[in-house]
Amino acid sequence: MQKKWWHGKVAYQIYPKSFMDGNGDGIGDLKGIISKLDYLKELGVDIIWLSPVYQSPFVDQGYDISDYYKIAEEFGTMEEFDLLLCEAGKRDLQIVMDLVINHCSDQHEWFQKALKEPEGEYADYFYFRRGKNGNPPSNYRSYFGGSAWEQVPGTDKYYLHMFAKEQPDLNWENPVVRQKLFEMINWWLDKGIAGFRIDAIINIKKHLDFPDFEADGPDGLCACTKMVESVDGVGEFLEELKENTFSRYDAFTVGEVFNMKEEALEEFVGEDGYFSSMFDFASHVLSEGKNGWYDAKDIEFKEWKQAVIDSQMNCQGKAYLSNIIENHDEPRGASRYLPDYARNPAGIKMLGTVNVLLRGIPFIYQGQEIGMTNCRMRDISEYDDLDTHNQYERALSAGLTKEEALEVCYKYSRDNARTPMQWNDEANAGFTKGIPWMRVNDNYKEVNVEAQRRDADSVLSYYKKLIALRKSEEWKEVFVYGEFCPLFEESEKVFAFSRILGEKKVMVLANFGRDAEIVALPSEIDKVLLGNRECIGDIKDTVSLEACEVLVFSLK
Ligand code: TEU
Ligand code: CA
Repeated sequence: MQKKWWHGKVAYQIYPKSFMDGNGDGIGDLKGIISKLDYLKELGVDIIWLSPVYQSPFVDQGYDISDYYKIAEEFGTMEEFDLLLCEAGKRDLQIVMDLVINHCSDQHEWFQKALKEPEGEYADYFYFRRGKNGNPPSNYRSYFGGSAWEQVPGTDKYYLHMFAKEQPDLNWENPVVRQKLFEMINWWLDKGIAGFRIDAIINIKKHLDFPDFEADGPDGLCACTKMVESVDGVGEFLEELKENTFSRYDAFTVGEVFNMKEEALEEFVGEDGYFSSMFDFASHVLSEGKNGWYDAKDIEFKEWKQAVIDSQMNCQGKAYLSNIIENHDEPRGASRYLPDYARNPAGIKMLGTVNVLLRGIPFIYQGQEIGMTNCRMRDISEYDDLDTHNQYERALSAGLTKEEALEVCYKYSRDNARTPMQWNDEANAGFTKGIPWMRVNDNYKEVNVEAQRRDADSVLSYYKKLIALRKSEEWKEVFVYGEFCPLFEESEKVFAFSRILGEKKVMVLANFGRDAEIVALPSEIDKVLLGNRECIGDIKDTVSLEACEVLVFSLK
């Protein structure tokens, strides 16, 4: 494959509201981010993805944008954004913005104008459709529960919202809408950002007949993804998007793509794909419940390992996926992918190693590098996220008790990843001098940046070594371009693979089992590059790995 500037990069996701508060109002902001750029540089990352910082009423925490050209007041000003770009640039860090263009906020000027004149020009920026016999135009369930259609006040029409009712879907069939979005994208690229993470993008193509589908839940509705999967033609929009924007700037783009037709991988992210990369959600979807979080299932090691291996093999030589353990929509990986006996610093380092050394682009989510975990809330009222409230209600309707429903949220809530970043052991974990907008995880006294910085054996110190190894002169080519080869695929305990490029061969060996394991090596060991145990025993043609031990070494 042709080499691209972003192939060897390591990315870091910031959820601005919870990263660092620079002015004491309890909300993270741009000033706070600027104050932590040195920290990120020290960690070793290259690209920073900012979850949305645009003006927004924050119904869905900034994923509902009311002005694409403005910075949310809560986060600061455009001058501060420009300063962030400049300060990042000085440190050779690049900024990637979130691009939310499937929908905007109901407070956006376009939607407000559409409401005023439901037969006018702006109504055609959205999907306004007549209902059927006093019902919505179709039986779709929005991603956040309830009908995906909301009545346009004072009319017999409804507008489509695949997400919350405050997030009306933009009509991509309207060339004026596309043109305005392209202009906006280029305006940001002209500022010097390196690219975009592209939100919920598969949803932009609708089946314009909006047919009903068979109900798939107790609410009598069907998932709106059925409609998305039933229609072709998203590629034409994506090609036009790329041609008019990203490709003119050699931008790095990473798509948030669910429900893609499997055979479309190369079309989406191949050599000449619509995007540079897209997230690998193969592990994430393993726990998806049929009716929601309440019937989601725990992830077992064997199936998780297989899912990772399958997607690595599937994109080998074709595409570079972006590998994540967690993001702002997910519970913490340390509380999800590790068996209970491995939920400790050694286990967290092991999980990180396996993920960061895969083929693709590693994305680290804020707090992952210190091993932040899910956060227990005392009551449903402590959760902010709208989807958590929706899922809680669903669980109750299915007959779970309040305690059980709360436990479901503890496992799956998006707020698990949205609690404030834990900087030190002072009040509010050093995140704010005011009252934090969301509760800080109780474990901040033990789990925080400051303590881990001083401890050479901490998760944070380990992550630094891990990233440094991936980017080292000697090994970077292997980790970026080397072939991925799974090893001991049948093992119920060991996750092992090698990365091979020409003469160079590196092996990653991790013991997810409860007990020590003895593993026979395929060839003689050259040198140990990294490990999470102090003293590594004698390695010849076999290695003895303790529970939660990971070892990275080169082979002769
Ligand atoms: O998520 C899109 C998405 O597909 C959701 O269904 C996701 O699975 C959701 O988190 C379920 O709880 C993106 C953003 O990442 C998310 O934060 C936004 O809420 C959503 O789009 C709407 O913009
Ligand atoms: Ca603030």
